[in-house]
Amino acid sequence: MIGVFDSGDGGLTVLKALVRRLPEQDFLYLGDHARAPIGGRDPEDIYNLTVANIDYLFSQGCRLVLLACNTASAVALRRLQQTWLPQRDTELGQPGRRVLGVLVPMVEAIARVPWNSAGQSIEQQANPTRSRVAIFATRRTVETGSYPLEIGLRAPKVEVVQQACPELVARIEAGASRDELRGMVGRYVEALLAQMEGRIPDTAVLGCTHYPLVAPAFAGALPQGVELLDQPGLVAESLADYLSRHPAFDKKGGAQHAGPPVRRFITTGSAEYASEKASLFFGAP
Ligand code: DGN
Repeated sequence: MIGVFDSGDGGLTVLKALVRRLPEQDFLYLGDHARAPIGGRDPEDIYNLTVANIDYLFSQGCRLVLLACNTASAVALRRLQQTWLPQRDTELGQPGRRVLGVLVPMVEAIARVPWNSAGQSIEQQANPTRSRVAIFATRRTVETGSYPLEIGLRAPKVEVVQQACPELVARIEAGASRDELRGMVGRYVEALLAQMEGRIPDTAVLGCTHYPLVAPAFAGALPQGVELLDQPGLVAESLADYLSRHPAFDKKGGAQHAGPPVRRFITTGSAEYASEKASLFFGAP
């Protein structure tokens, strides 16, 4: 069973893509609604709550956990992979658990475009403005600098501009109206463009798993021609590739339960609220 974690509803955007791409797999989703939003919390706090949630998913039989949260991936993933995970494996007396995040698939998608020495993709050399990536994310994700760092390692000529959207997750989780959210997104896009002083990004990453819920607002506010990378789709593709290379985590690999695919949803908050949201996403109770 594959565990999927987010602070609240955002990871459901990723889970939906996972279920579509990997319909035969078992998924257990954990939304830490009680502590959402986490995007402005202290990094140590984010690390601790991420570890606790992953450990819970392990206790439910997941050996592979996907952090469907950019903030947790940016703040906690590397540290917990290097320190906590090997230690926990030893304590549990059975090695081989894995935790994956959602940043790397995005960075790989950006780096796959062949850039020339001026930072322009081969197809886009005629247009000198097409070598800039805009990242919209929570305050903590932006502060870690993980996106610019990872993109810099794989595609060093690309200019990366980040824009924090500090209020957005809280308002999405609170069920704010479409108009309010559209206005808010418009202001974040304006702030990004002001930072860029007249230059225009060619690609934008909604680097928070809640933001696909307001993707049309981003698409409407960004200048025409800016490509919005689909994080849920790219993460699902990347997980499918991972499972093909690590069959021990693949349900088809045999060691896991046979029968109809499991879809379980757990929340630390109100079950009624989470049921409603999950039903909405999956079109079934
Ligand atoms: N969905 C989370 C992310 O991708 O960063 C943010 C959640 C939050 O609580 N801010």
